[in-house]
Amino acid sequence: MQSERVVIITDIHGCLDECRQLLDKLSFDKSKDTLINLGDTIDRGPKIYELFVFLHDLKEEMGERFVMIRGNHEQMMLDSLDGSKRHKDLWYYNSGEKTVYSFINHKHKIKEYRSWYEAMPYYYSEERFQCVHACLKNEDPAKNDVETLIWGRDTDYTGKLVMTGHTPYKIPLYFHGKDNVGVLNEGIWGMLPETGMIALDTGCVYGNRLTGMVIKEDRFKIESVPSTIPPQH
Ligand SMILES: [Mn+2]
Repeated sequence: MQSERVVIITDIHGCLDECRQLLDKLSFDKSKDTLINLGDTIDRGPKIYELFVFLHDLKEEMGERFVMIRGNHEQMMLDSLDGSKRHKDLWYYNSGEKTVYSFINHKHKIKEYRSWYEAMPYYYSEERFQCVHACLKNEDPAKNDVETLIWGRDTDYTGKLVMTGHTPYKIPLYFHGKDNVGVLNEGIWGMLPETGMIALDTGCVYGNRLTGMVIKEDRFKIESVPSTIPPQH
């Protein structure tokens, strides 16, 4: 059975308190809604292990209705578990050590949950839209290389609507080709675009805001909550 409402969140990076607040503001109902997380749950933020437990429990309860998409941070972590120094250096350069110690401080090791992270797909598609961590060049997600899906920053996309995170903007934006960008207003229902790209990462872990959206039929609404982290310049 398809859920009536789809809730999309992204780039939480251990910001568990803001995640809970945002889900409340989006009236998220774990017994009915579909939830899509666009990746980058680990590294940088204050409650990485606690966020993992929260998401892991939700996944247990929601099953297929909770889609956990892979971000570049989950990918860096998984690559580094293979033991190569090059991969570990890259992950630690991107705050991986904070994740390692967040798990160790709770008497766990992230590698215990390797298969849980490995199960994360690179994208999600349905009739109305698709979701990916970073960006698409080809509108068929399967025709993009992994680098584009989890690291890309192109904004000149005009294909079937895609929701993305990864690149933080001050406010949520709608791109329809490079020179065509619009601000997405919060708290009001609008028509879901059929094409283009909705960018939802508003840099919560850098002290700005955590943003998400809810989709119901052919309409959508954006909401956000302030970060509890002091702004970084
Ligand atoms: Mn990212």
